[in-house]
Amino acid sequence: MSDSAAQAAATASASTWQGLPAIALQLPGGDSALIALQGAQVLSWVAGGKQRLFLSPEAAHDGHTPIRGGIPVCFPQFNQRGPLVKHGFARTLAWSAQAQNAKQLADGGLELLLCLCDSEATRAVWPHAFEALLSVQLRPGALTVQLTVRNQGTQPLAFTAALHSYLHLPLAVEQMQLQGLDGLTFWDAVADTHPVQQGLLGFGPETDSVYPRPAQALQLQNTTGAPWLEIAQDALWSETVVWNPGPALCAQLADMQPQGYQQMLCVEAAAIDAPVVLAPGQHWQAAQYLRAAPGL
Ligand code: TA6
Repeated sequence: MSDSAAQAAATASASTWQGLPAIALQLPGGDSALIALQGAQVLSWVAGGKQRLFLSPEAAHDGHTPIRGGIPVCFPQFNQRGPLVKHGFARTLAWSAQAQNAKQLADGGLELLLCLCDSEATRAVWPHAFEALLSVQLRPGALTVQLTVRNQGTQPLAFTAALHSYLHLPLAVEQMQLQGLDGLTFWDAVADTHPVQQGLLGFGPETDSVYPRPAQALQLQNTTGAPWLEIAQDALWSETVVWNPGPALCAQLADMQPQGYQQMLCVEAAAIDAPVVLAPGQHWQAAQYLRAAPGL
């Protein structure tokens, strides 16, 4: 980095993705992020000159259908664990944010806050007054995404949630592995069994597994151990979900290319096995932390 680049300020500016409103974050060293207002969904994160998030070229962009890729925010329901639409309504609604309100962080980073409050539409399906805030923090080589949920009503509310991060893989998924889950008993949702993870997690056919949050950060690496990304999450994200559709399910997903499953792995910070219950006025806050290794 040149001296002038090092002294330049990080910037946030209004942008678009496929015609949808978005906000672009740019650090002087070259790292960047793009966040769609729909769903407060981080769609792109470039660190060390390499794209670290997967975004399907076939992703919907009609402004209300879930966008396949990036970091969808699943709230107030994970998957089909309740009466709401799959993964909740937060990923289909427009959040509010202003690029000019992005905050320069003391360590050279940049923070964007996005907000979703209850509306007539949300109260019609989920009768609660709430405020959800997503903080997206871009730092050199690192991205932090933090969800805060506040109960603004007079009754307790309960929710499940996840940051459904689609990580871009530099090699085919069969050549990648996840380190850090060894010894954990997990729910294999494909086989509907509860085995114990033995060593590194590799990929082939569909993977859809719910692990208890590991104590240490996970490392996504290639099969010879060269690191690509480190993934950590706060303790209030009590589970980690690992998902790759594999070839058969991928072929059925209209918004994925047939081979798209090879380029992605979802490693999700989730609070799903026990719903989070908030008394009136209470809030809940937890982050997922992604750190880029130089590359493969
Ligand atoms: O988090 C894994 C999962 O719940 C899978 O079961 C799979 O359905 C995936 O999310 C994607 O869901 P979506 O509704 O975005 O197609």
